[in-house]
Amino acid sequence: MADASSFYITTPIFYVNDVPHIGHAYTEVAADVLARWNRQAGRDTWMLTGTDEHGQKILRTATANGVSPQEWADKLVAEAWKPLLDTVDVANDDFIRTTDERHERNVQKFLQHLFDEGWIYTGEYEGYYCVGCEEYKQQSELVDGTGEYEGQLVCAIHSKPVELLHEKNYFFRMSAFADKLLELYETRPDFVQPESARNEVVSFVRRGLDDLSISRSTFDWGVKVPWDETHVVYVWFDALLNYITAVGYGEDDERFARRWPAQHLVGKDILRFHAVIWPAMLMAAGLDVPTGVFGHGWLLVGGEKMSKSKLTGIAPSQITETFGSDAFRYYFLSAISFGQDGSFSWEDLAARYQAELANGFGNLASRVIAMIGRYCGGEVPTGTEAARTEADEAIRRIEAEATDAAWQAIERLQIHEAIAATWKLVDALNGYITEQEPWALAKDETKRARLEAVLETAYHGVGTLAVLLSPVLPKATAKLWTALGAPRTVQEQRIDRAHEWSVGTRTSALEPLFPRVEATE
Ligand code: ME8
Repeated sequence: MADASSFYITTPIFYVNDVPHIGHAYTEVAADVLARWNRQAGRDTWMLTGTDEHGQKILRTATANGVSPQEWADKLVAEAWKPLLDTVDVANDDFIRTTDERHERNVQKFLQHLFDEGWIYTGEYEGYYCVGCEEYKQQSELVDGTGEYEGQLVCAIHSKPVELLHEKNYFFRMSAFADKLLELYETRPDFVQPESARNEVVSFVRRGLDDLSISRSTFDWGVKVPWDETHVVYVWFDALLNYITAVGYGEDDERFARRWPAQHLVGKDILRFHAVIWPAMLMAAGLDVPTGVFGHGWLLVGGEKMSKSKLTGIAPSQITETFGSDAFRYYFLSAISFGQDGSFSWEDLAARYQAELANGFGNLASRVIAMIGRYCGGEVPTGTEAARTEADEAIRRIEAEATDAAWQAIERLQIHEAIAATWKLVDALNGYITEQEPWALAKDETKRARLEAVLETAYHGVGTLAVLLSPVLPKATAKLWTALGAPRTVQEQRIDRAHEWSVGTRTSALEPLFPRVEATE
C-alpha cells in the first residue's frame, strides 16, 4: 500500500462520443491543482486522466458517422481530448485509454480472477437501459417523455428514451458487499466527500444491493470476457478498472504497490459507480479500496447540468482564448465552493478577472516590481532591522498563516478555501502598500531605510504569493518568478513552506500578468 508521502489522484475517464465542454475541463483543472499542490509539498505524486472508449454509446456514434469505433475514438482523442489538457494547462502524468492493450489484458485478468473466486455467475436480466448513462435504470429513475418522445419512458438525466433489454449475462455478486461497504463508510467518514454525497451513498446501500450485470452479448465493441468470447465486458466494469491497470495492476506489483490506492475525483453524476460498485469490485479481488471518492458539483446552464447531449456545452477554448488558461482555472476553482453546483456566466467571469486577477493580484505584483525598479534600480532591498515596524511583522505572520491554512485546506480537498486563504495575503499586501505609501517615502531621503524595509516586505509577500498560487496560476506565477529574480522555478518551491522561499538579488521588468480584456458581445 502506498504511504502518506505519496498521492495518486484520478479524474473520470471521459466518453469520446463528443468533444469536451467546460464541465470536463473543470474536473481536469481541479485534479491538476490538487496534484500540483501535493507535488510541491514534496509528495510522490501521480495524476491520471484518460478516455472511456467502449460500449454502445461510442459504437452508435461511430456508426452514425460512418467510421469504426476505433477510428472514431482515435480521432476524438487526438483532436479533442488530449488537446483539452493543453488548453487548460493540465500537467497529468499519464493518459489511459480503455482501448490500450495494457488496459484490456488486465481487465481480463481481473475478471478471470473474480470468476475463479466464485464472484461471477450466469443469469438473466430484463430491464430498461439508458445508452447515455450506459446503465440499467430503476423505474423510479425514469419519467414520461414529451414532444417527440411522447408515450415513451425517458431517462431523467438524458431526456432520451430508454430501451427494454432482455439478456443472458454474467453477473457480479455485488449484493454480498453491502455490509462491508456500510462498515467502510462508517469507519472512514471521509471515504465519500462531501457530506451530502456520503449521505446519499449510505442511504442507497442501506436499501440493499442487487447483483450487477457485467457483460453484454448483443454487440462486440468491448473487452472480451476471457472464458466466453461471445460476451464483452460491461463498459462501466471495464472503465473503472482503468484506475489500477494504469499503475501496474496485473503486471508490475512494485509499481502498483507504490501508487495504489488513489483519491478519485468525479462529478456527482457518477458517484455511485465510484463509491459503491468500484470498492465492491476491489473487495472481491482482495485489493485495497480507494483513498477516497470526492464528488464535485455540476456546472449549470439555466439551472440544468451542462451537457453534451443537451447541446448546452461551452467549449473551454471559448474562455481561454479571451481570458487565458490561468483565469479559467482560477475562476472555476475560486467562484464555486468545491462540492457544490455552480452557474457559469460571462459577466461574473469578466468581473472577477478584472477585480481579483487584474486589480487584486496582477496589479500588486506589477507595482511592487516597478517600485523596486524605480527606487532601488532593480536591486532587491535588504532592509535593516532598525527600520522594521510591527506592520512588516504582521505581513510576515500573514504569509505563514496563509501558507498553513491553504495547505490544510488542500489536505481536505477544499480548493476554494485554499484560494481564499491565499487571497487574505493579497488583500493584506494591497492594504499594506496603501498604508505605507512607498512613493511618499521615496520623496524623502531621510526615510530611505524605511522605504527599503517596506519594499523588502512587499517583495517577500509577493514571492510567497507566487509560490502559493503556482498550482492555480502556473503561467502567471512563472512570469512573476522570473521578474522576482528568484532561484530555480516556482514549481520547485515547497508550497507547504511557501513563506520560506529563497529570495533573489535583482528584479526584472514584468508585463501585466492579466491584461485588460476588451468587452465583446
Ligand atoms: O461518465 N459540470 O464520462 P462522461 C461538472 N465515462 N462536471 C461535469 C459536467 C458538468 N456540467 N458534465 C460533465 C463518464 N462533467 C464515464 C466515466 S470513470 C471510470 C467513467 C464531468 O464523459 C464530471 O467529472 O460522461 C463528470 O463526472 C464527468 O464529466 C462525466 O464524463
